[in-house]
Amino acid sequence: MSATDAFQKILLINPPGKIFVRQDGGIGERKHCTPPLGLAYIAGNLIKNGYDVEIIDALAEGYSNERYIKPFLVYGLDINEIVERALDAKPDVIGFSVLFSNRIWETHEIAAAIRKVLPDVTMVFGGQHPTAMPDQVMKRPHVDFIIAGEADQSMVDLMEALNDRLEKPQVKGLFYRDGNSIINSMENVASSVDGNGWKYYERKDAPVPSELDDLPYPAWEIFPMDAYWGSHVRIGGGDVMRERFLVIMSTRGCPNVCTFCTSPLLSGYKAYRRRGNKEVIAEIRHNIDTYNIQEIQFLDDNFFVSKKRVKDLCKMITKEFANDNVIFSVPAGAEANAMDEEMIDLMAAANFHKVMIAIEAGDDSVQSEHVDKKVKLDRIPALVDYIRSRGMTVHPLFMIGFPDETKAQINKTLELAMNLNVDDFFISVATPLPGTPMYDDCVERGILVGDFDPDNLRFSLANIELPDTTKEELETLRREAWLKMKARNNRQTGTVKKGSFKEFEKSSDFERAGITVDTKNLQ
Ligand code: B12
Ligand code: SF4
Repeated sequence: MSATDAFQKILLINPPGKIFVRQDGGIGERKHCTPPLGLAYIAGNLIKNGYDVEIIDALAEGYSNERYIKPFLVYGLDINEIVERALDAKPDVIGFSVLFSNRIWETHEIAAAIRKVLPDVTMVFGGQHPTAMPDQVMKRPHVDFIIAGEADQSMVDLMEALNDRLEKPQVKGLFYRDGNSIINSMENVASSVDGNGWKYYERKDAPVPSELDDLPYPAWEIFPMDAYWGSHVRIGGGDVMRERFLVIMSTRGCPNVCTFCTSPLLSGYKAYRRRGNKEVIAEIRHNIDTYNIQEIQFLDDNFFVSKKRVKDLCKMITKEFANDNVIFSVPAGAEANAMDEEMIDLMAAANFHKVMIAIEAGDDSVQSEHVDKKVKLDRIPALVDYIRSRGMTVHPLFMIGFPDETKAQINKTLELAMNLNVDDFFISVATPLPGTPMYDDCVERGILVGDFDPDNLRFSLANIELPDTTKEELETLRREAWLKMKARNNRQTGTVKKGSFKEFEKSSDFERAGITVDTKNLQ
């Protein structure tokens, strides 16, 4: 950047959070408050390149400010407050992060309100949802640009293009207007898989940084860290155990292509990239020394791809942080096939305190149809027992309600979940995410439930018409399995690692804590 540049200041906005509320007032999803790693990476690289960056994390900063907008509970700063803050920031460019498809409407509303008071500001949308549905998002007049994919470098390149040092077609993953046409900078790039309105690109072409070690650290210094550490429910699937926690990534992308997953879309087709273990250790050290961090979560799409990498990393963590009392976990789920006893021993020694195993389905044919990592189900019981014998808790992740899944197949998954000697489990209802083969398949075959809306996804509800299970039955099956597990584990707290179950209850979502929302008292 140079001092005479027309575009110098960028305001990055994380929109408010949103969870689905059932008719009886029960919370259908989990309220969360997590440091937004993608925005922190983008901010870090903009700052490194001389740009001035400000953050509004509307979710974290207004975490306790809840309003009921039927059928959702929205939490975060009010729109007026966001507009005021945007005016004060005097940005040249505003970047909106839309990771969750259900947040797109609030984000459009915020952008439209800011547009009224800052008519000339440039607005850029990025994250999972705009990457999956760029044409639809670009239809809104306030959206000047979309950057698809991992925008760590391309956001800097867009700033350079706005300041006339690059041409727009040189910015990878950029969608922009030319008169009435919408141009995609990747239009002439060959893709590996073409979906309906989205494409998977090979590693060399995908709009993602190829060398992760070249990226600066996430710029946590400009984020409201106390808001993340102070919130009651801080993260979804991988509830954190300690107050001062941070998230990092040691790899990005995944060599597998599961039908329901957006990793190949956002991070490239089989575009698994890893950082050097030394770099990862250095970032953890930086986080401990700078922020006094007591817990680290690895947000890698698939942390376990390389056994050797994981084992070496665990050995280095054990050595480097022996006196730091930091605990670790991998909330996105472990690839069970990659785990062996040596790895589990090394993870325990390195202070990993829980293992979330991504099992997904208890039926082999559902596995072959949808789960590219093809979990070897017969290994799971022994694996679970071994992990627990090494003092870590086990929290498997399951999905029910895949297209064509029969009740018998669903029951196999639920039985597997109930019969495993685990501390907790998570059962998601398969959600056809825009930008996935599963989504296109459901649209083509007309098997989405009547009121399905990709812009208003209700993650905890059944979205797909199944052959012999109604929507209501599926949701009841999921809820009952959870309650049974909860009752069982309450009786078994003696077998759960000391303190962890209480901690889990404290930091868990409202539904599990039996809290309902009095929708009358919310506006
Ligand atoms: C960590 C995480 C969470 C955290 C919260 C994350 C957060 N920051 O708020 C927790 C655990 C709470 C969570 C919860 C859920 N999650 Co989640 N989560 C993730 C995960 C594993 C990592 C996100 C991350 O930090 N990535 C690392 C950074 C580097 O990437 P990034 O954030 O995507 O940012 C890059 C790009 O997106 C882009 N970008 C991002 N912002 C911006 C902004 C601009 C201006 C630009 C230009 C670019 C840009 O550039 C960034 C840098 O490379 C992703 C999967 C994944 N691998 O991305 C799923 C993911 C985002 N989650 C998902 C889902 C479905 C959920 C749940 C609904 C699950 C459930 N059934 O309950 C809940 C949400 C509950 C709720 N109440 O809303 C889906 C969302 C899909 C969708 N289209 O909506 C994802 C994609 C996983 C998947 N494929 O299923 N999640
Ligand atoms: S293994 Fe995990 S990250 Fe990889 S494609 Fe499948 S669900 Fe996505």
